[in-house]
Amino acid sequence: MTMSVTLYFVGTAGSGKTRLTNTFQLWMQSQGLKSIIVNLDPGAERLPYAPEVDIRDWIDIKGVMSDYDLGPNGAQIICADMLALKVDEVKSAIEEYETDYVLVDTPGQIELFAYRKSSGVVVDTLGENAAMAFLFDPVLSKTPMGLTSLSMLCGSIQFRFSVPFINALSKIDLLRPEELERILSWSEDSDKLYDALISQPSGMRKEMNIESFRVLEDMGLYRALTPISSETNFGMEDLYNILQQTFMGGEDLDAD
Ligand SMILES: Nc1nc2c(ncn2[C@@H]2O[C@H](COP(=O)(O)OP(=O)(O)OP(=O)(O)O)[C@@H](O)[C@H]2O)c(=O)[nH]1
Ligand SMILES: [Mg+2]
Repeated sequence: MTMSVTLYFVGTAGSGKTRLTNTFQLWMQSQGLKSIIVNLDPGAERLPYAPEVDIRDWIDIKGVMSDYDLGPNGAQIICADMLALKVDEVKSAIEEYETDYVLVDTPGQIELFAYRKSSGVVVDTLGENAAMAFLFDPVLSKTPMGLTSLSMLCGSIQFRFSVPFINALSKIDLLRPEELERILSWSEDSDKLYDALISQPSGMRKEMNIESFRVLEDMGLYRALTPISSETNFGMEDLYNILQQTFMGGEDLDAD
């Protein structure tokens, strides 16, 4: 068996991680590709998929809330830190499956996964062939300032994980065609985003955005976005092809 690829879906709260995890698995199934889903969100209440491996089997957020007398946000932080203690169990549970792809849904609030020490332990432990798909929320990406800020957030997460990143624009069915075209053109051509930033009214925030933009460009964190939609299935094949190019030099896996 080829060594499996682990794809983490990350992004701001509500950016579409959970639904994309489900949609991408269904698309893979339709192509005869083997994948499993790992839910790493202990706070997930309803999931559209039945995960093969589920962190809720080891971490009980309601129990943490009552044991530590915490509200949901405080409990989420404790749960995020507990991830590292359970990672060997999660790994063993994954290894029970013979699969080519491990799709990982991550907690709602991105800072819990991206900035806590335990997630580094998780990514290091769960497998060598790992990548992250960072979902750009379409509403936040509509303005030059919003797109620059999200790109900075994405860039700061890339510092923490030395794995390949796929920057995806999610829920594109919610954008008007001209909005989609504009966001993609900003992401593909840095001069266009720069022009849009400098045409904003002047002020402190404009200066900061231009500086942020330059940092992104200088550090190679400025990237074209891959448009996707879990509503229409748009972009699933592109996502797959990017993974293939990243790990297999573009060759297709044996689909059986
Ligand atoms: N129209 C449309 N809605 C979507 C799409 N993807 C997700 N949604 C909706 O957006 C909302 C949030 O989606 P989720 O998949 O739960 O997002 P998430 O990032 O997992 O959210 P949290 O885990 O709560 O942070 C849900 O109502 C989804 O049905 C999409 O491609 N198109
Ligand atoms: Mg979710």
